[in-house]
Amino acid sequence: MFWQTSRHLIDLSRPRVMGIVNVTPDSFFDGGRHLASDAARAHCDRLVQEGADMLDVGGESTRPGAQAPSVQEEIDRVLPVLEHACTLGVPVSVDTSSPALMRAALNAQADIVNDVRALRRPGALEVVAGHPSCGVCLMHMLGEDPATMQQAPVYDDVVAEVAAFLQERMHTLQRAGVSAQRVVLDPGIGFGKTGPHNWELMQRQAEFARLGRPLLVGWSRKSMLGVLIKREASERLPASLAAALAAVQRGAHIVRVHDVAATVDALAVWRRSGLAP
Ligand code: 9MG
Repeated sequence: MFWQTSRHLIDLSRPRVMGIVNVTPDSFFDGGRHLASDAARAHCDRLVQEGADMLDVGGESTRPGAQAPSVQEEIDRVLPVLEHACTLGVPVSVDTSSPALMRAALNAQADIVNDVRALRRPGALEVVAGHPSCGVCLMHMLGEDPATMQQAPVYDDVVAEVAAFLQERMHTLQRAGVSAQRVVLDPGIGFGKTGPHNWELMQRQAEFARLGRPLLVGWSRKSMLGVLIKREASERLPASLAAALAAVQRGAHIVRVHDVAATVDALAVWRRSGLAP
């Protein structure tokens, strides 16, 4: 399976690692560390050296309770870093729901729009549909506001409802002229889900294969891992690696991670072990 993006046709016949570059003062794990543009650029360089297949650059923390930046603040944070990331030879995605930042990033050669709100903000769909070839990751979130998404989320069947949402968003994009080859789907681990919902999404992840598009998943350092093993975000590397391996074993094509070098190593052993399908 392939993912069509602006500058790269990404071969997903083996699992790919998307390295996270958070350019926010309040991110849940590396908050503040890469706020300065120079440090963020160096972080991009490091992730590529460690073997990242693609980079995801974002400036809005989606941690519940985090304060949303203004559109201009988000652009000012992200764009200089993204411009540098686009020189490194790997596909670059912009993690945003803001149509203005999507447009600026695509003009700066970004390859992919990664939107945790699945292009539901007014104008977002039009930006992607107006581009001839950028890739897009459509993620499921219950509601559209990270500040309230964790207030007693309820599903009858979380897998069926998340899949129906993703299918509807994909069809909406197709009606707007975006071909399926440009789309990757993401169940949105931790976005409006309880712990049991997230684990059910993992256990039944193979059911998303019927949607016919590659799956991207992000478990890295997230709180449901911390609840399980009773550890803070900084101590969740082994749990994150186990989650990434379990996800690819169940068919995930791309894992979105903080710890690129460790994930690349873990995937190399997984592939060599013969477990890979
Ligand atoms: C921005 N962001 C945070 N977590 C994410 C996840 O699980 N998937 C995607 N696509 N983006 C995410």
